[in-house]
Amino acid sequence: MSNRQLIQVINPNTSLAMTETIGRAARAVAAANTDILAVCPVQGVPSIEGHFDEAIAAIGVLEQVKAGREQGARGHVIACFGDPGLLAARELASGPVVGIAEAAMHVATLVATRFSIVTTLPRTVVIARHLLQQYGFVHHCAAIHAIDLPVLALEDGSGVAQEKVRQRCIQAKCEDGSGAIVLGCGGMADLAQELTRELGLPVIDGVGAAVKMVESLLALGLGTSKHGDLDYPVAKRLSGQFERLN
Ligand code: 5HY
Repeated sequence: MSNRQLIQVINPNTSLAMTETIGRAARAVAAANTDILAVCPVQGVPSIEGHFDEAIAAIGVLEQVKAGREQGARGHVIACFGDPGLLAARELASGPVVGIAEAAMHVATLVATRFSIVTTLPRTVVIARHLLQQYGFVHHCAAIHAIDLPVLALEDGSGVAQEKVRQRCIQAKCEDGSGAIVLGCGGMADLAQELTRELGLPVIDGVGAAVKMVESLLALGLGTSKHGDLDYPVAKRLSGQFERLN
């Protein structure tokens, strides 16, 4: 009997390059008996930079969770800092579903009394703010900084976005009084280790944090509770473009 376990890591945008970045970050921390299935929706939005994009991405997340379950995934990670579709995905899933924003925020509170967030476009700052309220971390977050570049600038190969992330992290360390920094984009996942070393404080990537949280939940024998509001969706016939979610 193999003790191997499959964890599905979903990039909710359709960028294949970012999916590979996220998959590498997940595999870098996965336990020896964990296999990582890094996926993204076949159709949807190339990057998620606001409420409209989040709504579109959520459908792709649900389709991927359904497919992941059919492929034997024991747990799921939603690898976008808006955690799109998180509660709906938890209704669909039997195993744990963890978003990278909530995972990174939880981890930050375990290693520091206050943390800062560095994300992409200024317009997505409010999404991070809403999540802080939803998860109960408002008083732990000192500041949210935006590099003011689009999400896919992280995948353009120029290194400009990565340098702006580094500069914003240095600014956060110097000005915010934070003990830790949370990287506010799945596409920043590969920057955390080097920034932690260079800045001398925990710089947290939510992809790795979420993978380890799913592993921990599985090790504790815990899946998504089916008692109450996260029970499987009420059975009904979905139509049109949603038929594949039946
Ligand atoms: C993410 N968007 O992690 C978010 C980042 C953001 O396509 N992947 C995206 O800025 O909200």
